[in-house]
Amino acid sequence: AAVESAETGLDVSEVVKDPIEEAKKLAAWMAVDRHVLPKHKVIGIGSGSTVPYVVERIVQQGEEVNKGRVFIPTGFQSKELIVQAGLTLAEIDQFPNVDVTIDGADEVDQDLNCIKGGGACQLREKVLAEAAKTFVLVADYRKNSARLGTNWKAGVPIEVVPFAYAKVLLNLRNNLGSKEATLRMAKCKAGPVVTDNGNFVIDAPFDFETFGSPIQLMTQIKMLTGVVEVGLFCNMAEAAYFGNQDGSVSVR
Ligand code: ABF
Repeated sequence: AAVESAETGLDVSEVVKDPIEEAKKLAAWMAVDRHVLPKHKVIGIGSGSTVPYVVERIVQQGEEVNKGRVFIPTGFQSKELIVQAGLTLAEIDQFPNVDVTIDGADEVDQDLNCIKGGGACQLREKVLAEAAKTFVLVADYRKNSARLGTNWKAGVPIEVVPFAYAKVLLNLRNNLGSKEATLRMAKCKAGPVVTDNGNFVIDAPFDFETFGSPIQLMTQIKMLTGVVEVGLFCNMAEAAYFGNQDGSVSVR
């Protein structure tokens, strides 16, 4: 896909001074300006630290347009964001046809394949991405890669049912070559991270060059019994916006 560099047209002086936060905000605002249109009534809100700027920009579109919309979260954090912004919360089972979903990413390649799930929300994020007519990624420049696995070294987040985690870990290590695959533990180390769906997360680093393409790797992981979802999103995003340090946004 062609990479275009665009001036944002946004007033950078209004943006917070931390360069990474500034980059996230610029990407999020531009994506909202281009993809969240007045005709869009069902909007998916992703997770992570870039998404609050998405919500901020949507709120700036005004009460008039937002009172006719519903917002579907990908997890606890985005649910809180929606509620605190005074927007109308809804569930995907009420509105399975989503107009547009905007979400962050851990790493995005030149074909708009991405790794997601650093925040352990990959299952709900993928449901909302797939349900949306338009799925858009927003991130800062650190997430912009030619190839997956270049900058994001933590591995592919894989949601597994607790009963199967040890077997899946062995499968990943012995059959798929992810020797460093590990069960993600809570920061306090008292136990595993548990997702919004009551499952565990395995982080599995891969040498992407040994697989034909990210989608081939994703398919092999999904075939393992006990795997619920894989944090590899292939052929899903229509566009990705990366905020840069110089105040520009790269659009892919
Ligand atoms: C979610 O939040 C995840 O899929 C991804 O792990 C993370 C990106 O967060 P941030 O915007 O903080 O980089 O979108």
